[in-house]
Amino acid sequence: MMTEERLKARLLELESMPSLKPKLSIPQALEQAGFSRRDFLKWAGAMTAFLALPSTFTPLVARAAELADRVPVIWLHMAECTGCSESLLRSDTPTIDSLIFDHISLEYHETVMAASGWQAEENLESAIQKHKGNYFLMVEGGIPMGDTENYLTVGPHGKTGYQHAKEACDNAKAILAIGTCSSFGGIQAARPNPSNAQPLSKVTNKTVINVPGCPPSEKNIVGNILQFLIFKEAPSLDVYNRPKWAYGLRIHDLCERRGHFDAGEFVQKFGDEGAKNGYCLYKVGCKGPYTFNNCSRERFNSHTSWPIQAGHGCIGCSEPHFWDRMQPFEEPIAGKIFPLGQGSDSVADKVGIGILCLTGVAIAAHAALAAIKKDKEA
Ligand code: FSX
Ligand code: SF4
Ligand code: F3S
Repeated sequence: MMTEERLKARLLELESMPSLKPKLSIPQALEQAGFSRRDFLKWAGAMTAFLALPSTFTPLVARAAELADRVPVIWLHMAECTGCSESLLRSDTPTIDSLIFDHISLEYHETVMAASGWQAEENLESAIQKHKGNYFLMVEGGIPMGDTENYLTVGPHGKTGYQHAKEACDNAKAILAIGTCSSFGGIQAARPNPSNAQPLSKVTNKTVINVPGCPPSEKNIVGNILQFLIFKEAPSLDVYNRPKWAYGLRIHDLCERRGHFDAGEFVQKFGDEGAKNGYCLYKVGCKGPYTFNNCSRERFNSHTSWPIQAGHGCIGCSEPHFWDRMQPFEEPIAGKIFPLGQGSDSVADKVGIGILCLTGVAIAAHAALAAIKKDKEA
């Protein structure tokens, strides 16, 4: 079926489902928060482009967002810092993204719900039973496993994080790993990984859509909920199960400092003239050439800023095991053997690794040559 027909059929299906938040619809919530219809359509237009759909789909995407309260969502916290939730919720003024997130039917989310203790655990169990087979599961955090499973226990029954995650995965319709910890293990899985923290994909045999970033942007979180809501199936994924529409390009490809990279204009140390001039951060450790994410295009906090705009290189936070493999964060990776295929594409892991190794060498050579040329000119 053509994408547009599929989307229309899906909208009819969503419309026939009861709202799980009948007291306040999403359009009413947006209006109460002061967003005009025009603001909302502008947002929907940006979201349509973000999801790599043609602009004629904007009214359909807008309608799907208005119907986002028809699908229940369960959000679990494992071992992590809660930065992923904060990325979405911590804004002075609510954004349309955060409002929609607030008004989807969030059946369970430890950070934002009022319940605690026994009641919280009961809420989780009854949400899983009530919406068995129908809910979207979003999990933040790595999961201690094996002999160290008890490093994470949650709730008054003392269930382990693994037990919680497994039970919730078994009964979910769709599973999204939110953040690098849940996607790849994250900070707690960094060497020597004392709790044997593992990614969510080790807990289940079902497809896990990875939405990495430490944290991911609010746009990537809400965009992925919408994508699944609209299409009811996983998008095209790369070799690390990241949606290609969001993680298909490298940070370096669309970086605003790229012109300086090509011209051989580098920050040599933080605070120097080059830094003041907004030169490329490669020599102070930027890992943008090895990192697949859309930060350079979408930024954070409603497009306000992002790490490289703020003056620090990308540390590769959406790549597997970046805490170990991208270190030291303020030195270039060039010249080191690049251990595994970060960012390799889904066509062929090995080919991707090869290309990236070569790219690493080429980047180092390019950077060195450009710098020599610059020095000669100076
Ligand atoms: Fe933190 Fe989420 Fe990093 Fe991890 O984030 S921002 S440690 S990806 O799981 O809270
Ligand atoms: Fe941007 Fe980093 Fe690439 Fe320089 S190396 S252009 S700062 S992504
Ligand atoms: Fe992370 Fe690099 Fe983006 S550090 S937030 S992937 S710019």
